[in-house]
Amino acid sequence: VSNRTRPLHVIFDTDIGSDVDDALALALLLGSPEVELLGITSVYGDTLLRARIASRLIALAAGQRAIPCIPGSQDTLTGRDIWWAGHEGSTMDDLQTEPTRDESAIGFLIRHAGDRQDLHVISTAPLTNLARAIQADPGLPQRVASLTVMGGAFGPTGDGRPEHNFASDPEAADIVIRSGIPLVLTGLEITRQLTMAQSEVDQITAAGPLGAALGREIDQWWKFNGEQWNVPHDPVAVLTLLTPELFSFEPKALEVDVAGAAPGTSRAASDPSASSRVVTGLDTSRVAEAIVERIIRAGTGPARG
Ligand SMILES: [Ca+2]
Repeated sequence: VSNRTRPLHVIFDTDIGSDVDDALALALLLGSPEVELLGITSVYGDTLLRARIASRLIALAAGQRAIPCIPGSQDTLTGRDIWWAGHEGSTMDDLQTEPTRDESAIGFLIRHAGDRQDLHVISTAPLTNLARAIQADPGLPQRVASLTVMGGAFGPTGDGRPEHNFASDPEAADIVIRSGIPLVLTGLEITRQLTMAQSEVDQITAAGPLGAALGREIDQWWKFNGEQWNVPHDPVAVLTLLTPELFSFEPKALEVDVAGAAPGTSRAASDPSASSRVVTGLDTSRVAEAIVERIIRAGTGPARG
Protein backbone atom coordinates (compact mmCIF):
# COMPACT_ATOMS: atom_id res chain seq x y z
CA VAL A 1 0.00 0.00 0.00
CA SER A 2 1.30 3.40 -0.94
CA ASN A 3 2.25 5.97 1.67
CA ARG A 4 0.90 8.77 -0.49
CA THR A 5 -1.57 10.90 1.38
CA ARG A 6 -3.42 12.21 -1.67
CA PRO A 7 -4.81 10.11 -4.50
CA LEU A 8 -3.23 10.19 -7.94
CA HIS A 9 -5.76 11.72 -10.32
CA VAL A 10 -5.57 9.67 -13.50
CA ILE A 11 -7.17 9.70 -16.95
CA PHE A 12 -6.58 6.46 -18.87
CA ASP A 13 -6.42 6.82 -22.67
CA THR A 14 -6.75 3.41 -24.31
CA ASP A 15 -7.46 1.29 -27.38
CA ILE A 16 -8.97 -1.39 -25.15
CA GLY A 17 -10.49 -4.44 -26.85
CA SER A 18 -7.85 -5.50 -29.37
CA ASP A 19 -4.73 -6.63 -27.48
CA VAL A 20 -5.83 -7.88 -24.05
CA ASP A 21 -3.17 -5.81 -22.31
CA ASP A 22 -5.31 -2.64 -22.16
CA ALA A 23 -8.00 -4.56 -20.27
CA LEU A 24 -5.33 -5.82 -17.87
CA ALA A 25 -4.02 -2.26 -17.46
CA LEU A 26 -7.52 -0.98 -16.67
CA ALA A 27 -8.00 -3.73 -14.08
CA LEU A 28 -4.61 -2.88 -12.58
CA LEU A 29 -5.71 0.75 -12.20
CA LEU A 30 -9.02 -0.33 -10.64
CA GLY A 31 -7.09 -2.43 -8.12
CA SER A 32 -4.71 0.38 -7.15
CA PRO A 33 -5.90 2.16 -3.98
CA GLU A 34 -3.68 5.19 -4.58
CA VAL A 35 -5.44 5.95 -7.89
CA GLU A 36 -8.55 8.05 -8.38
CA LEU A 37 -9.59 7.26 -11.94
CA LEU A 38 -11.28 10.38 -13.31
CA GLY A 39 -12.23 8.83 -16.62
CA ILE A 40 -11.40 6.58 -19.54
CA THR A 41 -10.94 8.04 -23.01
CA SER A 42 -10.90 5.56 -25.87
CA VAL A 43 -9.06 6.01 -29.15
CA TYR A 44 -8.41 4.37 -32.54
CA GLY A 45 -11.12 2.72 -34.60
CA ASP A 46 -14.55 1.95 -33.11
CA THR A 47 -14.09 4.03 -29.99
CA LEU A 48 -17.74 3.70 -28.92
CA LEU A 49 -17.25 -0.07 -28.73
CA ARG A 50 -13.97 0.39 -26.89
CA ALA A 51 -15.61 2.75 -24.34
CA ARG A 52 -18.37 0.19 -23.80
CA ILE A 53 -15.81 -2.55 -23.16
CA ALA A 54 -14.14 -0.33 -20.54
CA SER A 55 -17.53 0.41 -18.99
CA ARG A 56 -18.31 -3.30 -18.73
CA LEU A 57 -15.01 -4.14 -17.04
CA ILE A 58 -15.48 -1.28 -14.55
CA ALA A 59 -18.98 -2.56 -13.76
CA LEU A 60 -17.61 -6.07 -13.08
CA ALA A 61 -14.92 -4.86 -10.67
CA ALA A 62 -15.41 -5.15 -6.93
CA GLY A 63 -16.89 -2.08 -5.25
CA GLN A 64 -16.23 0.41 -8.03
CA ARG A 65 -18.03 3.70 -8.46
CA ALA A 66 -19.18 4.93 -11.85
CA ILE A 67 -16.25 6.16 -13.93
CA PRO A 68 -17.00 8.03 -17.16
CA CYS A 69 -16.02 6.17 -20.34
CA ILE A 70 -15.73 8.59 -23.25
CA PRO A 71 -15.39 7.59 -26.90
CA GLY A 72 -12.51 9.52 -28.47
CA SER A 73 -10.88 9.90 -31.89
CA GLN A 74 -11.74 7.15 -34.34
CA ASP A 75 -9.41 8.20 -37.13
CA THR A 76 -5.71 9.06 -37.00
CA LEU A 77 -4.29 12.51 -37.72
CA THR A 78 -3.54 11.73 -41.37
CA GLY A 79 -6.17 9.07 -41.99
CA ARG A 80 -3.82 6.11 -41.86
CA ASP A 81 -5.47 2.69 -41.98
CA ILE A 82 -6.79 1.40 -38.66
CA TRP A 83 -5.60 -2.04 -37.55
CA TRP A 84 -8.69 -3.88 -36.24
CA ALA A 85 -8.39 -7.41 -34.92
CA GLY A 86 -12.11 -8.18 -35.42
CA HIS A 87 -12.69 -9.82 -32.05
CA GLU A 88 -13.18 -6.57 -30.11
CA GLY A 89 -16.04 -6.97 -27.63
CA SER A 90 -16.93 -10.49 -28.74
CA THR A 91 -16.49 -12.08 -25.30
CA MET A 92 -19.10 -9.71 -23.80
CA ASP A 93 -22.89 -9.87 -24.19
CA ASP A 94 -25.19 -6.86 -24.68
CA LEU A 95 -22.41 -4.30 -24.84
CA GLN A 96 -24.80 -1.80 -26.44
CA THR A 97 -26.42 -1.42 -23.01
CA GLU A 98 -23.20 -0.12 -21.44
CA PRO A 99 -23.29 3.60 -20.61
CA THR A 100 -20.75 5.93 -22.17
CA ARG A 101 -20.45 9.66 -21.69
CA ASP A 102 -21.50 11.93 -24.53
CA GLU A 103 -18.66 14.42 -24.28
CA SER A 104 -15.61 15.19 -26.40
CA ALA A 105 -12.69 13.10 -25.13
CA ILE A 106 -10.36 15.93 -26.10
CA GLY A 107 -12.50 18.41 -24.19
CA PHE A 108 -12.52 16.06 -21.20
CA LEU A 109 -8.71 15.92 -21.16
CA ILE A 110 -8.42 19.70 -21.47
CA ARG A 111 -11.07 20.34 -18.82
CA HIS A 112 -9.40 18.13 -16.22
CA ALA A 113 -5.95 19.56 -16.95
CA GLY A 114 -7.48 22.98 -16.40
CA ASP A 115 -9.17 21.96 -13.16
CA ARG A 116 -6.11 20.44 -11.57
CA GLN A 117 -2.35 20.86 -11.80
CA ASP A 118 -2.07 17.27 -10.58
CA LEU A 119 -3.54 15.38 -13.52
CA HIS A 120 -1.66 12.26 -14.59
CA VAL A 121 -2.57 10.94 -18.04
CA ILE A 122 -1.73 7.38 -19.04
CA SER A 123 -1.80 6.46 -22.73
CA THR A 124 -1.46 2.86 -23.88
CA ALA A 125 -2.62 3.45 -27.44
CA PRO A 126 -1.95 5.54 -30.54
CA LEU A 127 -1.51 9.13 -29.30
CA THR A 128 -4.26 10.68 -31.45
CA ASN A 129 -6.43 12.00 -28.58
CA LEU A 130 -3.44 13.54 -26.82
CA ALA A 131 -2.11 15.16 -30.00
CA ARG A 132 -5.53 16.65 -30.80
CA ALA A 133 -5.86 17.92 -27.23
CA ILE A 134 -2.45 19.63 -27.52
CA GLN A 135 -3.40 21.08 -30.92
CA ALA A 136 -6.63 22.45 -29.44
CA ASP A 137 -4.93 23.78 -26.29
CA PRO A 138 -1.18 24.42 -26.74
CA GLY A 139 -0.89 25.24 -23.02
CA LEU A 140 -2.01 21.75 -22.03
CA PRO A 141 1.52 20.26 -21.74
CA GLN A 142 2.34 22.77 -18.98
CA ARG A 143 -0.82 21.96 -17.02
CA VAL A 144 -0.49 18.19 -16.52
CA ALA A 145 1.66 16.54 -13.89
CA SER A 146 2.74 13.75 -16.21
CA LEU A 147 1.94 11.73 -19.31
CA THR A 148 2.84 8.06 -19.01
CA VAL A 149 3.03 6.28 -22.37
CA MET A 150 3.44 2.76 -23.60
CA GLY A 151 4.99 3.47 -26.96
CA GLY A 152 8.07 3.42 -29.07
CA ALA A 153 11.09 1.19 -29.13
CA PHE A 154 14.44 2.46 -27.94
CA GLY A 155 16.55 -0.67 -28.02
CA PRO A 156 16.70 -4.00 -29.79
CA THR A 157 13.17 -5.40 -30.22
CA GLY A 158 13.95 -8.48 -32.21
CA ASP A 159 11.80 -7.93 -35.27
CA GLY A 160 13.07 -4.54 -36.49
CA ARG A 161 9.54 -3.14 -36.87
CA PRO A 162 8.41 0.09 -35.25
CA GLU A 163 6.21 -0.22 -32.18
CA HIS A 164 2.46 -0.42 -32.91
CA ASN A 165 1.20 2.67 -31.04
CA PHE A 166 3.78 4.98 -32.63
CA ALA A 167 3.46 3.35 -36.06
CA SER A 168 -0.35 3.63 -36.02
CA ASP A 169 -0.27 7.43 -35.72
CA PRO A 170 3.33 8.66 -36.00
CA GLU A 171 2.24 12.27 -36.59
CA ALA A 172 0.42 12.17 -33.25
CA ALA A 173 3.45 10.70 -31.48
CA ASP A 174 5.59 13.44 -33.01
CA ILE A 175 3.29 16.22 -31.77
CA VAL A 176 3.22 14.79 -28.24
CA ILE A 177 7.00 14.27 -28.10
CA ARG A 178 7.71 17.81 -29.29
CA SER A 179 5.17 19.41 -26.95
CA GLY A 180 7.37 19.54 -23.85
CA ILE A 181 4.81 17.57 -21.84
CA PRO A 182 6.42 15.74 -18.89
CA LEU A 183 6.58 12.39 -20.60
CA VAL A 184 7.55 8.97 -19.28
CA LEU A 185 7.91 6.40 -22.05
CA THR A 186 8.02 2.65 -21.76
CA GLY A 187 9.22 1.07 -25.00
CA LEU A 188 8.99 -2.42 -26.38
CA GLU A 189 12.50 -3.35 -25.29
CA ILE A 190 11.26 -3.01 -21.68
CA THR A 191 7.78 -4.53 -21.90
CA ARG A 192 9.03 -7.56 -23.82
CA GLN A 193 11.07 -8.59 -20.78
CA LEU A 194 7.82 -9.87 -19.24
CA THR A 195 5.31 -12.50 -20.29
CA MET A 196 2.08 -13.71 -18.73
CA ALA A 197 1.39 -17.42 -18.92
CA GLN A 198 -1.08 -19.95 -17.57
CA SER A 199 -0.19 -19.69 -13.88
CA GLU A 200 -0.83 -15.93 -13.80
CA VAL A 201 -3.98 -16.31 -15.86
CA ASP A 202 -5.37 -18.96 -13.50
CA GLN A 203 -4.96 -16.56 -10.58
CA ILE A 204 -6.59 -13.69 -12.47
CA THR A 205 -9.49 -15.78 -13.75
CA ALA A 206 -10.39 -16.83 -10.19
CA ALA A 207 -10.73 -13.18 -9.08
CA GLY A 208 -14.48 -12.59 -9.21
CA PRO A 209 -16.58 -11.56 -12.23
CA LEU A 210 -13.91 -9.15 -13.45
CA GLY A 211 -11.25 -11.86 -13.31
CA ALA A 212 -13.50 -14.25 -15.23
CA ALA A 213 -14.12 -11.62 -17.92
CA LEU A 214 -10.38 -10.95 -18.19
CA GLY A 215 -9.78 -14.69 -18.47
CA ARG A 216 -12.08 -14.82 -21.51
CA GLU A 217 -10.32 -11.82 -23.06
CA ILE A 218 -6.87 -13.39 -22.47
CA ASP A 219 -8.01 -16.70 -23.96
CA GLN A 220 -9.33 -14.88 -27.02
CA TRP A 221 -6.06 -12.99 -27.51
CA TRP A 222 -3.94 -16.12 -27.11
CA LYS A 223 -6.07 -17.95 -29.70
CA PHE A 224 -5.84 -14.96 -32.06
CA ASN A 225 -2.04 -15.12 -31.82
CA GLY A 226 -1.77 -18.90 -31.65
CA GLU A 227 0.20 -18.59 -28.41
CA GLN A 228 -0.08 -19.68 -24.78
CA TRP A 229 1.30 -16.43 -23.40
CA ASN A 230 1.13 -12.68 -23.93
CA VAL A 231 3.25 -9.63 -23.16
CA PRO A 232 1.63 -7.25 -20.62
CA HIS A 233 2.93 -4.12 -22.37
CA ASP A 234 0.29 -1.73 -21.02
CA PRO A 235 0.24 -2.90 -17.36
CA VAL A 236 4.02 -2.46 -17.24
CA ALA A 237 3.69 1.13 -18.45
CA VAL A 238 0.96 1.87 -15.87
CA LEU A 239 3.23 0.63 -13.09
CA THR A 240 5.97 3.09 -14.08
CA LEU A 241 3.63 5.75 -12.62
CA LEU A 242 2.34 3.78 -9.63
CA THR A 243 5.51 1.98 -8.51
CA PRO A 244 8.45 3.95 -9.98
CA GLU A 245 10.77 2.29 -7.45
CA LEU A 246 10.55 -0.88 -9.55
CA PHE A 247 12.02 0.88 -12.61
CA SER A 248 15.01 2.92 -13.70
CA PHE A 249 14.59 6.01 -15.86
CA GLU A 250 16.83 8.28 -17.89
CA PRO A 251 16.10 11.74 -19.33
CA LYS A 252 16.28 11.44 -23.10
CA ALA A 253 15.63 13.54 -26.15
CA LEU A 254 13.20 11.73 -28.44
CA GLU A 255 12.50 11.56 -32.15
CA VAL A 256 9.93 9.68 -34.18
CA ASP A 257 9.93 9.27 -37.95
CA VAL A 258 6.76 10.48 -39.68
CA ALA A 259 8.03 9.61 -43.16
CA GLY A 260 10.53 7.23 -44.69
CA ALA A 261 10.49 3.46 -44.91
CA ALA A 262 9.13 2.80 -41.41
CA PRO A 263 7.06 5.67 -39.95
CA GLY A 264 6.81 5.38 -36.19
CA THR A 265 10.44 4.38 -35.80
CA SER A 266 11.70 6.10 -32.65
CA ARG A 267 15.07 7.08 -31.24
CA ALA A 268 16.19 8.34 -27.84
CA ALA A 269 19.47 10.04 -26.92
CA SER A 270 20.63 10.74 -23.37
CA ASP A 271 20.02 14.41 -22.52
CA PRO A 272 19.97 15.57 -18.89
CA SER A 273 17.88 18.62 -19.85
CA ALA A 274 15.16 16.63 -21.66
CA SER A 275 11.53 16.88 -20.47
CA SER A 276 11.04 13.22 -21.39
CA ARG A 277 12.22 10.22 -19.44
CA VAL A 278 12.59 6.75 -20.91
CA VAL A 279 12.38 3.59 -18.84
CA THR A 280 15.77 1.87 -19.00
CA GLY A 281 15.28 -1.10 -16.69
CA LEU A 282 12.85 -2.89 -14.40
CA ASP A 283 12.64 -5.46 -11.63
CA THR A 284 10.85 -8.08 -13.71
CA SER A 285 9.76 -10.40 -10.91
CA ARG A 286 8.35 -7.63 -8.69
CA VAL A 287 6.61 -5.97 -11.65
CA ALA A 288 5.03 -9.30 -12.61
CA GLU A 289 3.86 -9.81 -9.01
CA ALA A 290 2.43 -6.29 -8.78
CA ILE A 291 0.43 -6.77 -11.98
CA VAL A 292 -1.25 -9.94 -10.77
CA GLU A 293 -1.74 -8.72 -7.19
CA ARG A 294 -3.45 -5.49 -8.26
CA ILE A 295 -5.65 -7.15 -10.87
CA ILE A 296 -6.79 -9.68 -8.28
CA ARG A 297 -7.56 -6.81 -5.88
CA ALA A 298 -9.70 -5.18 -8.57
CA GLY A 299 -11.69 -8.39 -8.91
CA THR A 300 -12.10 -9.32 -5.26
CA GLY A 301 -11.86 -6.02 -3.35
CA PRO A 302 -9.40 -5.04 -0.65
CA ALA A 303 -8.31 -7.79 1.74
CA ARG A 304 -10.50 -7.99 4.84
CA GLY A 305 -9.97 -9.36 8.31
CA1 LIG B 1 -3.00 -0.66 -26.03
